[in-house]
Amino acid sequence: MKQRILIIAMLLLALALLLSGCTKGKETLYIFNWSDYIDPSIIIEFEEANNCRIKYSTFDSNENMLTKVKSTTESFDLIFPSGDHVSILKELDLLEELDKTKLENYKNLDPVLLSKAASFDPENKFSIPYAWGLTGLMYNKEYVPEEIVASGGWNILADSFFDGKNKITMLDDAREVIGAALIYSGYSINDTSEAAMAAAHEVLKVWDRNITQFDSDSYKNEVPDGTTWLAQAYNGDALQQMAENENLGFILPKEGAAMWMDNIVMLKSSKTKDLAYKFIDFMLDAEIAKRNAEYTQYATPNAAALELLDEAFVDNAQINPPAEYLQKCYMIEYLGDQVRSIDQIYESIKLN
Ligand code: N2P
Repeated sequence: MKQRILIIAMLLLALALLLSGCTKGKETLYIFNWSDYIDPSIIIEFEEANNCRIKYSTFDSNENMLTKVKSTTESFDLIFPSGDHVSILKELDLLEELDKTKLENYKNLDPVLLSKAASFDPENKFSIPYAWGLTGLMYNKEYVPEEIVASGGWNILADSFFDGKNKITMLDDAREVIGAALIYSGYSINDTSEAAMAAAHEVLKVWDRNITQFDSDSYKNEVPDGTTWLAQAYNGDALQQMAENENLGFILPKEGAAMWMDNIVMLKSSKTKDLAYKFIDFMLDAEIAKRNAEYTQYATPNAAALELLDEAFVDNAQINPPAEYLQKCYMIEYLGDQVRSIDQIYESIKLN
C-alpha cells in the first residue's frame, strides 16, 4: 500500500514538473499571413529581441483564411486580411479593438492611407494597414512573344495565341477574377448590378477557354519554369520572381486593376495580447517596414519607411503607379450579401 502511495506521489510530482516546465517555456505568438509576404529575418529578429517564439502559418486567399479562422478561432493571435475581410471578421465579432496607446510607431502610418482604410474599418479601430498592391498579369517572355502582350489590356487572356495551349492561370479568388472581367467591361470592381454581372460573365466565358486553373500560389513557380505562360498575379509576388529571372515580365493592364490593402488584426480570443501589440509595433518601425517592403516588393502604408526607401523602389511604377493609373483602379470593397452574385458566376465558371 505504502509503495502504491509513493508511486502515485512520484507520478503527481512528475506531472507538476512537466506542467510548470510548459508554462515556463517561451511565450508563443501565432501569426497567420499571406504566403511570401514578410522578410523571414524580421521574424527571427523579433523572436530574439522578445525571447519568444513565433508560430507562423500562411494562406493563399482571403477565403481560405476565413474558413480556417472560423473553424479554429483560438488558433491565431494576429491575422493579415485584406480590407473587405477586415469588415467580414469584424461583423463576426472576432476582432479586438486596438489600443493605439500601445503602438508607439502608429504615427508612422500615412494619414491618407489610414483614411482609405477607414472605408472598411471606420475610425481605424480594428486594423493596422500592412501593405497594399495591385493585381495584373505576369508572363514568361520565353513563351509569350512581346506582340501578344503589347496590347497591354486584360483581353490578352483571350488572345488566340493561347488557344488549345492550356497555359494560363487566374487567381483562386472570386473578387479578383470577376473583378478583372468587370474592369475590362468598363464597370467598377464593386458593381453587382445585373448589367455588370452579365457583362463580366460573358467575358469570363471567353477567357475561361484558355484558363487551366484558378490558383493563387502556384504561378510563382510555374511561370518561371514554363508550366504556365501567363498568370493573373499580385504585383509584389511577380516582382519578387522577376528579380531572380530576366525572362519574366509583368503588366498592369491599361484598363485598370484591382487594388487592395492588407492589414494586421488581432483576434479577440488571443491569449498573448501584449506580445501581439509588440509585434505590430515592431512591424510599424520605419526601418523594419522599409526592409519588409524591399523584401516583399509591395507598397508600404508606412510614410516614415517610404522616406527611407531608395528612389528605385519609390519610383517603380509597378509598385507605386502614378496617380493617373490609380484613378482607374478600384479598391475591393466589402459588399455584404451582394457578394453572392459574384460568387455564383465564379463558381459556375470554375465548374465548366
Ligand atoms: C502576397 C499576396 C498579396 C496579397 N503573397 C493579396 N491581397
